[in-house]
This record gives sequence, C-alpha cells and structure tokens, in this order.
Amino acid sequence: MAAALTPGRDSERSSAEAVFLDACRRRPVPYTPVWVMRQAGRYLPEYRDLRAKVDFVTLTRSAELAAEATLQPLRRYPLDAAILFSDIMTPLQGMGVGLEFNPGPLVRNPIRTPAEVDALPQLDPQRDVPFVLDAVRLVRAQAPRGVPLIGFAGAPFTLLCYLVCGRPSKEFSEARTFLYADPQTAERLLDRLADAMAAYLAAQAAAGAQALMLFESWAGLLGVREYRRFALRGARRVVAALRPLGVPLIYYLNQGSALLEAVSELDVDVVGVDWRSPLGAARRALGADKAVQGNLDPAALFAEPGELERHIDGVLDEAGPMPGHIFNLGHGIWPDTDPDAVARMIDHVHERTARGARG
Ligand code: 1CP
Repeated sequence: MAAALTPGRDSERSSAEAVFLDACRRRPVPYTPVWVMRQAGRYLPEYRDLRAKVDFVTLTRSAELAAEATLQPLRRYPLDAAILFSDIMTPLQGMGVGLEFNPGPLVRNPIRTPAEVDALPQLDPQRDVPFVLDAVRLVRAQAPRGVPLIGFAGAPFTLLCYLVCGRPSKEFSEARTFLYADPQTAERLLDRLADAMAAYLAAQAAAGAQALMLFESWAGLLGVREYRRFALRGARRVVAALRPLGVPLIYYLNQGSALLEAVSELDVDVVGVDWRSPLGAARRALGADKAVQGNLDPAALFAEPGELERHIDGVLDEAGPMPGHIFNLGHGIWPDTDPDAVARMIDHVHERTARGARG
C-alpha cells in the first residue's frame, strides 16, 4: 500500500510515519518510536554482503545501492524511521574535496589557511550530489510500512574537524588550535559550511526527506565559550535557513553534557543525547519545548537479554511519561553487535511503551 506522500491529518497518514513525526513534535503517540544511529552498517550480514561487492564511496555515490543499504534494516526490523545511507563527508566530496575512506574519512589536502577556506566552492546539490537526492526519492517510493525518512548532514564544526585535521582523531587538536590561532578564518569556514549544509538539507527535504538531522559528533571537545562562538554559531545558521521548511529538525550532540544549556537556545525540535547524560537531566537542561532522542549506551547491547531489558527500562524511565521521546542509542551501533540484540531492543521498547489505541 502506498504511503501518503503529502502531509495530512494523522488518521490519513500511515502509522509509522505519524508516530515518529508526532514524537518529534512532542505530540502523544501510541508507543515510543525507535531507530538506531548507523542502523545500516557492518553489524548486518546483508550490509557486509553489499560491501563485499562495492567499496564504501561507490555505495554512497550510487542512488540504487544507497537506497538498498537504507532499506536493509527496515526489512529486518520494525523500525519507526529510516536514515539515508550516506556519510557526513559525501557533500564535501561533491564540492571537490579530495577524500578517501579507510574506514573513516581521510582528506587529501586539509584546509587551514584563509586562501584555502575562500577557495572552497559553494555546494549546488542538484549538480554536485544528484545521487543523494535520487536515493531519497527511491527510499520514499520503497520504504515499507510508510516508515519516514530522515535526511542528514554533518554540523559545521564537526565537518571543520575533519577538513582541518584531515583524518579521524580523539582530540582533533589541529582543529581546536585553529579556533584559537585564527578565529576569524574559522568563523568564515563555519559560515561557508553552514550555507552548504543548509542547501544540502533543503534539497533532501525537497526530494522527500521528512525530518532533517545534524550530526554534531565532536563539539563535545569544546568548552562552553568556544562551543557557543564556533559550533553553535554554525548550527544556528543551518537551523535558521531550514526552519521555514516546517520539517522537524534534530540536532545530535555527542559528549554534550556540559553544553546542554547552550543547546537549549538552538531552535530545533529534537536533541539527540549521548548515554553520558541521563535523559531526565537532559530534559531539564533543554527545557520543555524540545523532544529528546536517545540514549542507550551502544555497549549495553552486549548485555544478557534480561539485563538489556533493564537497561532499556532505565532509559525509558529517565525519559518519563511526557510526550517527546524517540528511543535510540547514545551514539552509533558498534560493528560487532549481535543483530538479534537489536531485534530484542526494538521489541522491548515497543511493548514496554504501548499505550493502547489512540485516535
Ligand atoms: O567500511 C564501511 O562500511 C564504512 C563505514 C562507514 C559507514 C557505514 C562510514 C565511514 N560512514 C558510514 C555511514 C554513515 N555515516 C551513516 C549512515 C546512515 C546510518 O546511520 O545508518 C551516517 C549517518 C554517518 C555519519 C557520520 N560519518 C558521522 C556522524 C555520526 C557519528 O557516528 O558520530 C561521522 C562522525 C562520520 C565520519 C565517519 N565516516 C565513516 C567513519 C568510520 C566515520 C567515523 C570516523 C571517526 O571516528 O572520526
């Protein structure tokens, strides 16, 4: 049965779509929706089969293959949302940044000088990443049960970390020293990245993405003053450009316990929280006008089944009875996770939170 593609009254929409999008907007839902960060990935044998045939870049630059990877976890599990299979660096590659993945992103010529920042071209999504927009359309046409699709991008500061350092890192020290050594150039780079990601996310929404998410994986490395000056500035600029679209906006912040009060100023619908902050405390810091997403420790999926249920219950109890919780892990799922543990997690969240039929 075809999912309704136009917004309508809740009763006209398929239920999975309504449940996830209603939870983003803090409306009452019949059960707590659940999806998993990095739900398409190496813990799934079907993803490993796909990767045995093609490399990661080919996977992200082919609309059919990216759509297939997006749909794999939806066929296996009763998930309440899909996330486009791509990478935060894919649009930068479209802008001409030389990149390899092994497995994390490696930037051939890191960007550090004012001239290098100014030479970064603007992103034209239709011209530079048409395969991403085609993948969005294919997923929308094929998603089972009317499951809604989340489009995403890297938040500007997190992209800056890879562009300046050139590779994954624990400390991203060159990126952080850059903020102190040349703050004006850092701000210019963040503004450029913000404009590019705003165009990229708007194009994903126009192609059919029903919610948009910014991944701020590394801003937790910053103190609150630098977070506000650099990371929040970039995220605000993206959010301001997207707000008029009327699509729910999600901001995931890793290691952000000390930054949640600053995040409360960001005009998003949902904040994704890592496992270090209990959701009750996160809700208090963020205020009543934001939904929360998270935040089971990815390591908890390695617990015995009964223990896993207790850890899930702990997250649900922290989230509390008020509307506006989307269950997820606190960061991406680990590649050596047992796929059956994921099935048990999703079923337990649905069963534990079932609130009976609602109109
Ligand atoms: O070999 C492979 O299969 C490549 C591994 C891989 C995968 C499966 C990479 C390289 N990226 C991805 C997909 C991906 N990346 C998705 C898919 C959609 C889904 O969630 O199912 C998403 C949303 C991302 C986003 C991403 N990439 C983030 C933000 C989220 C997070 O985990 O914090 C980051 C930081 C990246 C960079 C990146 N790309 C790949 C890796 C291994 C990394 C992390 C490197 C590092 O630790 O710095």
